[in-house]
Amino acid sequence: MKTTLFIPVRNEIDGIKVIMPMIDKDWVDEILVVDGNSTDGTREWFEENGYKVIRQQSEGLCGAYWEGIEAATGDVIIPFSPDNNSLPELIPALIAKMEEGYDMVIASRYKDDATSEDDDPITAIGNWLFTKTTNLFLRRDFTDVLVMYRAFRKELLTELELDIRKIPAFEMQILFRSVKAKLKIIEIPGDEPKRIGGQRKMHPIYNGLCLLYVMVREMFIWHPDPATFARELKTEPDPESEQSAASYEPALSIDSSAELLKA
Ligand SMILES: Nc1nc2c(ncn2[C@@H]2O[C@H](COP(=O)(O)OP(=O)(O)OP(=O)(O)O)[C@@H](O)[C@H]2O)c(=O)[nH]1
Ligand SMILES: [Mg+2]
Repeated sequence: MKTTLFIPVRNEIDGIKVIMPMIDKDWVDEILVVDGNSTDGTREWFEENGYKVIRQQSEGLCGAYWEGIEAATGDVIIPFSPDNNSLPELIPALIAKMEEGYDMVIASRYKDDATSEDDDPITAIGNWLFTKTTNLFLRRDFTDVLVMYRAFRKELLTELELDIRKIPAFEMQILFRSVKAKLKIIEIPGDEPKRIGGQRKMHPIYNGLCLLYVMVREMFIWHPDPATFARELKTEPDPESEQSAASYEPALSIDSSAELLKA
């Protein structure tokens, strides 16, 4: 199993100088940086220190995701935020879980004793609300559906026919479709320390609206291709996997929503 640590970055010079030396290059097979036209020396720092850097051509974080993941040579992708929001020491733990056969391992900021020191009141409420709503619709008990820090099989991009390329909702779409396809997902606790330097690029209200749109869309569209997911769709619930999607039954299906609309 080959692993790619994928680092989207834009103007994070203070964070990368502290965080990158904490990553042992031997933990992964590849470290791939996608730089979104940084103007503070971030790209130059990565290049001078021997990292593979792609200069982003598309717009926004979601664009960086697609450019990075498509260029990655790993079978497993780990998006990593080098602004101190992702704990470097969790990288081996994420990989170890993937090696147990999971399709996606999420570093939850709210599982067990984990905490986010980076949340403000708006992001705390937003994370809580989206996680609760997602659980309601998917009938699951995830603790963190939005965190970017996770590991997943690269092939999920094609198997799940992911198609959100322009708006920041990658995590929402991959989660909904993975659950629908009854893939094996697990969360491990992972603190989110405060960002170091730089500025937040994420716009909570815009992101919230994008997430809402994608969540509603994903409730009603897309069903797993039985040919691609034959084994998973037949599998009985796996008691070892707390988030095994084998018991997935949507709270709302196309049929039930059509009934609701008619009523
Ligand atoms: N290549 C690229 N990286 C980006 C872009 N926008 C944000 N990033 C980086 O992606 C990582 C995560 O950023 P975001 O999820 O937007 O969050 P943030 O700006 O750190 O905001 P908070 O974590 O909520 O404070 C950081 O390393 C950012 O520098 C972009 O347009 N292109
Ligand atoms: Mg951040």
